[in-house]
Amino acid sequence: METILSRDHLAHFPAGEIYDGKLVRPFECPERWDYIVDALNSEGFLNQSNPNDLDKEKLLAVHEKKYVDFLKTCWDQWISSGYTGEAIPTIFPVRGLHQDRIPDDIDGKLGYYALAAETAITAGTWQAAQAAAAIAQTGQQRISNGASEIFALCRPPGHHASSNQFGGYCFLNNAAIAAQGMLTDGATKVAILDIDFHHGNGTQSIFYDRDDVLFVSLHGNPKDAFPHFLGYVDETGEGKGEGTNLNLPMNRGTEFPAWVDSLELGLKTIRDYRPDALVVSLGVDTFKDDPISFFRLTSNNYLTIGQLISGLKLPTLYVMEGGYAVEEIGVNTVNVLLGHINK
Ligand code: Q9C
Ligand code: ZN
Repeated sequence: METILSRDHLAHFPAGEIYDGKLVRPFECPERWDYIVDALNSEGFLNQSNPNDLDKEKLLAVHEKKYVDFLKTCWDQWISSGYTGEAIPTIFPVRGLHQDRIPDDIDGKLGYYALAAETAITAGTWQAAQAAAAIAQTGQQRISNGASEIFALCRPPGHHASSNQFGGYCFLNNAAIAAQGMLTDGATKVAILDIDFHHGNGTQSIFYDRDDVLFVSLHGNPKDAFPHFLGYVDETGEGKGEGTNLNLPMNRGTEFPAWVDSLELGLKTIRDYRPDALVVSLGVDTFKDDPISFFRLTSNNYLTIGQLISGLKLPTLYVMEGGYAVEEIGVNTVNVLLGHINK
């Protein structure tokens, strides 16, 4: 299996995340990438390539132009406003406030385009986000050209980013860009399986009213888990997209037998949909020792997950999402890929 990766992820390394009433070192940190590459190397996944340049037109098929322009210019506007720290949103267009007036001031703009307050924008954020999107897109091009499986080692992750919002460590929705690219490049139907611990709110919202993308997500019950305000079972799609969104939330302490029951249901739904290709939003924050999540999967379980996904016999693009037990992130991620190719 070929991996697409880039050192440009290093440009995004915020010093602070709001957590526990403090600015802490972000859970989503650059070493995550190193642990994954080390595990790829030690398991013989030596076919590693850099991405092609991002196709801007395909980016704009998923994200609003105004939002992309905001991401591009946010840091410069933050600095020219006289700030010296990292750009963190502090006010949001919540209930009772205008939803549709975009402020000029950077504090207003940040809040307008933010989903949450933990994610900082820094000098290199746009460069890294663009590189991650290019990685997913290059993986997609390989699949569209006939590859059967590709690993897109994206960092920063993407599944919380909607067409016009960042947050949850995400800026551009890498998996959505890949799925949309598959359609543009000839697929009729694509399925996205999101196995990150957190609900893929961004991906869901991007495809919610469409019937050419099936979105299936396994995640911590939003009553108790980020992103808190989306990811319930009664969200089944709307309009033409009715019936093409499946949320499988699970409660605190969920272990592999129950988790895999949800996976089997998700896989059956994907089979019945008969897609031309599959995008997997691969987060390993379902691991028992993940510091911000509450499922109990073990390292061996990830081998089984890869095996079960490969049973779909679909061209499959794995897109890296979350996973914050940093020392185990490499083994857990690469176990999915090993499971996939060993069948
Ligand atoms: N108490 C991804 O995995 N903070 N994003 C949660 C928990 C945000 C996770 C705080 C977590 C975002 C891609
Ligand atoms: Zn996650």
